[in-house]
Amino acid sequence: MDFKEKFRSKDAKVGVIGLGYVGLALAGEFAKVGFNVTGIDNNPDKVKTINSGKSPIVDVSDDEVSEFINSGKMKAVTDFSVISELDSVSICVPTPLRKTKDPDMSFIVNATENIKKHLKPGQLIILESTTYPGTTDELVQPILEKSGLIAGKDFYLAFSPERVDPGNKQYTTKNIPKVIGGTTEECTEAAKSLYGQVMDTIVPVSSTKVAETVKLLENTFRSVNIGMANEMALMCQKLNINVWDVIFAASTKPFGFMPFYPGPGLGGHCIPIDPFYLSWKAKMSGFESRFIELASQVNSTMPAFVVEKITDALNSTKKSVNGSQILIIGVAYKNDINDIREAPSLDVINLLQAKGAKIVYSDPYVPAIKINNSTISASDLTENLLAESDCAVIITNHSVFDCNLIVKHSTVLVDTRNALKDFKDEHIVRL
Ligand code: SAJ
Repeated sequence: MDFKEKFRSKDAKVGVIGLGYVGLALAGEFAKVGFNVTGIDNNPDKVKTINSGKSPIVDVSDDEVSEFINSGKMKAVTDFSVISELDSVSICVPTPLRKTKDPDMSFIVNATENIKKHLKPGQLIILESTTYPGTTDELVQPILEKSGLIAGKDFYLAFSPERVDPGNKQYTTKNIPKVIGGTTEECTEAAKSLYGQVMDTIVPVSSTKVAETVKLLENTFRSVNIGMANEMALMCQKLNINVWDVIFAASTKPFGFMPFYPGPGLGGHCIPIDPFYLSWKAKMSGFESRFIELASQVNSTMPAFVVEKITDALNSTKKSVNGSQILIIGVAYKNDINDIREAPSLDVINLLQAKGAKIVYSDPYVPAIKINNSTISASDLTENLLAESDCAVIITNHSVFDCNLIVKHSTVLVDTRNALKDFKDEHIVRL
């Protein structure tokens, strides 16, 4: 039976390496359409959680996981030898940056080395992790071919960028168009015939490098435009113009404009990181990507800009940062989620603590944060906490926050997200 028939009939045994917000969501979609899916993860606790019918991620419910497990459609293992029994393996492992802003490929290399040990003729291997153009051809393929099998001849190899937006109820793994680029046309076809059983829309492209670069363009686009919005905020401050009014009015243009907003900085594990995969690779080829570097510089100045606003706001009440209690409202890297990776709130808190501030924070999604070798637990956002704090700062505008309470009971108030756009109160200092 050829791969098309095997995938179409769902007789194929599919595998996913890395059971995080990308891999487990993908494994769930495979199980939903009837595939027998094996998840492989090096974290035994995560494997145990999933096999016990619980989901460690927001986008797949416990009920769904327990249904997949109890029906025998899904199992999770730590042992890579299971790969020899699989027809396809999707690699969904992290691609962080090192401190030097160089790509950390260790997770991809580890997964690929383990696949190589169990690679069989006819298998389909798809890399999904966000990475620099050339990873599939120059890193993954040579490792796999050490098995003696040749990509495009003995096995199929493709790249397909993950586009998961955790917590997004409208756009899911199933309905986000799936870009696929194979080592050969037949590899693209093989990947298409598998993913076409799961995703509503497949977007085949001419090579793995094109597919790798698509995701980096998407996220560099965001980083650069957020950087421009932040620079507009810095510029409008100098010109004494309300940047929020400017962006709101500009966004009424029905074409040729897309609003981005200033904020306290650039958080998350995608946008601050992905563009550096592209600029790193470009630099290897002697090309300096100035937009990526400049956007990063502008975005990185925002926490200090917020601290300057806080300092000036306190000064207006004849107080200094040193010795003041400052209430941080919202610490997650963006609203209505619990993720604090690269969160700008942490940079703001670091800077304020260095100036001698006492920090308290409220965030219903984040019970505690570790910072400067100490742990701060979240406080409830109450009248008293607002009244006793010398300054309150909205860093993340979670929808659950009661803006009336914040405006009414704070003395000095800084809003970095325009969360209080409907309040004209004089004591509100805006970005
Ligand atoms: N931010 C701003 N101003 C903006 C937009 C975002 O300051 O106008 C900040 C956010 O507060 C956050 C950071 O930038 O700190 C990143 O925000 P994001 O909206 O880009 O959210 P992410 O990091 O969750 O990005 C993900 C990405 N998804 C994938 O990589 C698969 C991105 O491609 C999505 O476009 C984005 O979600 C989304 O649209 O929600």
